Amino acid sequence: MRIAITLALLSLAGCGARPTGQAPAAAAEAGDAPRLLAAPTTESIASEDGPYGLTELVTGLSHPWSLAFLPDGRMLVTERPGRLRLIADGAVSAPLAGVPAVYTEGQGGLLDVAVSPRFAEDGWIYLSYAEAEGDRAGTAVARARLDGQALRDLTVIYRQTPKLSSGAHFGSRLVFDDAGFLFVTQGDHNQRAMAQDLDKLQGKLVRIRPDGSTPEDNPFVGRPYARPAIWSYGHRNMQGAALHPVTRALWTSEHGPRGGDELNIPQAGKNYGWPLITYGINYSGLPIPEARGEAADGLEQPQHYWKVSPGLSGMAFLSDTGSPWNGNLFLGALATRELIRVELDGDRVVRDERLLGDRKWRIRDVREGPDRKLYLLTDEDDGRLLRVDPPRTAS
Ligand SMILES: [Ca+2]
Repeated sequence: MRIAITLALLSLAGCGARPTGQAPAAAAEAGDAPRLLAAPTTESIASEDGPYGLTELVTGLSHPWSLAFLPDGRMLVTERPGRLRLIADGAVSAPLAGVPAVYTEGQGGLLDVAVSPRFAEDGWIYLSYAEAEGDRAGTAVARARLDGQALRDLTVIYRQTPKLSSGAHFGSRLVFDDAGFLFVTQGDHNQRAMAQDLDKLQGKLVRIRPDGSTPEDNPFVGRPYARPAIWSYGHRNMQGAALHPVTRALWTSEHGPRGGDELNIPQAGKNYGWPLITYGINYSGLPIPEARGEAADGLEQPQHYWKVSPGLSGMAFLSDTGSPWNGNLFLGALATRELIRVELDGDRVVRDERLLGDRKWRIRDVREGPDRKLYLLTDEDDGRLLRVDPPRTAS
């Protein structure tokens, strides 16, 4: 498998781009097709820990939202307007057939993609997206089997009801933990108070089985008027999530209002405070109406917060013992348009360094590849896939 991954990534790095000439009709509606750059060059950029490499791999993606690696090294990329593509063998595929219909107002669309931890046996991939009902929408999760250039056996395994979003705050990231449970991060649909209502799914982190059923040990199973899928609550809009490489705990990033973006390590049954406590204010400059302050009894403090909102999105930890960045957390910032490198001491945030700020890219997703390099997506009409090669430890 190691050889296959290496080969796939080598071809990704640009040995002979092939035009996607065999694209079916759907691609014509997609505007300019994404292009894998034929001969990408790696730029060397200074950081506090030495030079790192930046390579632009693909351009022309329409608001790419998420990427995931298959065990053989091929990459899946979502585009928010509702397309899923494969990147492999030196080419970007036409949109795969069989993707669910998505609601594309505001922040809606096709969001995360995750590969089953048992993909070799079950072939499932998982998608989160905004699903319409009338003129409103909610976060939904479907799984399907990847069959060549198409999805088959598409099944919706989870959906937020009622649907209350007219385009705001869907989340959503999908992360499997080591026990095989699927965590789905969500947003509050800009219906702030509902993040505190246990009979609503808005503003909640949920934990389900891969088939969508509810684990019996979820914290609110059996409690009257509570949705049993809920793991934790009081969240505003979580657009990043990743397992810590050592503790294997789930970490989430949370997009605050004006100020107060957070990192959390959500524990079963705990209340993370939104909108009762926050380090932010409304975009209007006025306080959040429900907020009592920055802290209150019974409400969890964030693991870390940023007083000035970077606009946190996707995140990944780096596991590369040959790099001074080993164990660091990387977060895409949409508002401040940079890559944030966070140094940790255990679970405590020590400091951060801002990278790529001069590029002015809205960084939507950050992932660690099987080659221990970082892959980034930029949220633009002409969105990019980029690779960051971490600096090497001096020997
Ligand atoms: Ca909070």
